[in-house]
This record gives sequence, C-alpha cells and structure tokens, in this order.
Amino acid sequence: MNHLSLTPRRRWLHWCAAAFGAALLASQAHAQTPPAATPSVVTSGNAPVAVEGAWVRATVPGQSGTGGFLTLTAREPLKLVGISSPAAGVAEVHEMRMVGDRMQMRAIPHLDLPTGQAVALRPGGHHLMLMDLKQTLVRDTTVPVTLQFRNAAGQTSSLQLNMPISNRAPGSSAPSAGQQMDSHRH
Ligand SMILES: [Cu+2]
Repeated sequence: MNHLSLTPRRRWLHWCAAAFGAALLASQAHAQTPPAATPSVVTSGNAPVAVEGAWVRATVPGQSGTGGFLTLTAREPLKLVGISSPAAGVAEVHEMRMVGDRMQMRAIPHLDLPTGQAVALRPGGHHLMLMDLKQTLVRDTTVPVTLQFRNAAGQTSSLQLNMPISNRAPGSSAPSAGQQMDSHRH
C-alpha cells in the first residue's frame, strides 16, 4: 500500500510547484498576437462522440506535467479507455478524490460515457493528464492528443484532436487569484 500511494503523491507535489510557477509567469505575461479563427479541434477519427470546449493548460519551460480538459458526449455507450500525445511520454485519464483531508489524483482505467450525456473533464475533476512532457506547451498554440474509446461490443474507435493551449477554459474570463488556487488543486 505504501508503495502504491507514493507515486501519485510525488506527481502531485511536482504539479503543485509547476502550477505556482505558471501562475507567476502568467501575471507577467505580455500581450501576444491573438490566434486566428479557431480551427476545428477534432481533426480525424471514427468515434461516435462529440467534443466541446477542449483545452490544455499551458506550461513553463521545465514543467513536466499538465492537464487537459474537454466535454465528451457519446452517441452510443462508450468508455474512454486511453489517451496518447506525441508531446507527452505518459498520458493518462485521471480522477480527483479525497484521501484523508487531501485531494489527490490518480489514473483510472476507463471513464464511462453514457449515451447523450455530456461528461465534463475540468479542473478539479476528471482530466487528461500529460506527463513527461517533451516540450513546453506554449499558449495560443495546439497540441495533438488522441483519445481511444471502446463500445459495449468491445469495438475500439478513436479521435485525433488538436487541443488549444491556454491558461484558462475557452470563453472564461481572465483567471482570478481564486481560480489560480483552483488550478493549484488540479
Ligand atoms: Cu492528473
């Protein structure tokens, strides 16, 4: 049990330090060229699922991990069974849960997507976790992420996404100090 609980905690501490660094840098950020018209996030794939509000939290140089967020609405009963990205050595679907008085995150083997039900992955809840990052994820660019699904018959399908990189969810206002604390708890 000790062995199992150590690794998530180490990742957790690492993330906390990274989130603080990102918050500091964001406060010093200067204006950048606004992105061109938002391209479609889904680039290819055959999975019967709609994607909305996808984004990945920007990183600073040296940061090893970050979170990805989106809302998935399946057109038949599906499970999200895996993710991958060329930008990350390790990519997992994570859940948040209370362990004692602390929120911790851990990988889950799959996430259920009931038919027609919008399942939101967002800061503080389920999320896509990109770790062992091979590059800095720069705001206003995109990162390729592939989602793998399985249906009730055991058939697999996938979606290829270009997820926008940002400091906040699309359509939300500038992050307040409180929201930055939320990202700290991600
Ligand atoms: Cu995580």
